[in-house]
Amino acid sequence: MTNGLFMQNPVELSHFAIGGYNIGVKQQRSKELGAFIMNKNMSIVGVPMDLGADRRGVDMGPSAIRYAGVVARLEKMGFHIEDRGDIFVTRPHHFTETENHKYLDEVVEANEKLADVVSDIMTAGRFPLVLGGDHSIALGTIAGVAKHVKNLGVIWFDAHGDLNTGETSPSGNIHGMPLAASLGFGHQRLTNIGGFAPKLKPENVVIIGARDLDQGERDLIKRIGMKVFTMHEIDKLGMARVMDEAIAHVSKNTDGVHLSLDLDGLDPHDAPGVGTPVIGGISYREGHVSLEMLADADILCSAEFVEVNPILDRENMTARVAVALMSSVFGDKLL
Ligand SMILES: [Mn+2]
Repeated sequence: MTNGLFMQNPVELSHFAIGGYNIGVKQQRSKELGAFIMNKNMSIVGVPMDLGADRRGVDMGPSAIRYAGVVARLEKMGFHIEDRGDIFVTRPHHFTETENHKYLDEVVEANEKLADVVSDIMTAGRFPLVLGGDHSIALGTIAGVAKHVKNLGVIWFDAHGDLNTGETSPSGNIHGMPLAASLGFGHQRLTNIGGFAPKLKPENVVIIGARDLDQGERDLIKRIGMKVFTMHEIDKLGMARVMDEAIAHVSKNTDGVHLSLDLDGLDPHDAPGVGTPVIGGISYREGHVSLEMLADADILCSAEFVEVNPILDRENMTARVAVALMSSVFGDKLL
């Protein structure tokens, strides 16, 4: 831990109530953490990356989200926004692959830069909001945040697990590996971004919305005992109950929670502009209620919204959905 902001005077929140449910779980969190988002100082950074997805288009995600009005929307909510522009991502002339990792050098290079920028934002006492770009950029975001938050929790909204390694990945696409690498599994150049590993403990992470898991990912989930709310649990329990449990889980032994939201977690009907759509996903309203509950819980220290692909979108709908979801997670209310 390099920042004394966290860990001071943890306050005990017993009988934490949200959304009409009483979880009754005793929770510990840093008193300063809530103040961190409450100071309303936020820095945006874009990562025009598509090399982790081996597909053209998702590198235009940060532009699409900016065109959808992210800065104006958050400023209207009272945030003081600093837009740090985009991280430079090398455009390779040729396809490269290293031990079943496509474009490993370029993905590592951009994520090292992103980790530095995110860490710098947190040093300045600001909230980092990262715009993707494919999901490989979570490697850099989490590396930057984890330098400042000793026990980092993560909520990973996704249709997929992103828990592959070079050994298990059917495609070699690094955007299917960032959660595994952040947990310390996979290629050393991915696990070691930011110069340390692992960034996360499995017990501090939840996946929400999964419906397309590879066999290697299922095996890893069982081996490390990670909490996953698939669409099965969301259908059976309802999103409000799932979020109650997810929030209790990730805030139990952590000092702050990172939200990594892949737009493909939503149903392609509501978010068609993603690289790897999977039918049967989280509805637009379920997305909003889950993020409104997350806002009420006041546990976030950082967030990223990834995999917006304008090429596959309809009239920038997916970027507009991303901005609407951001307004919910940062505290906008209907009434
Ligand atoms: Mn993903």
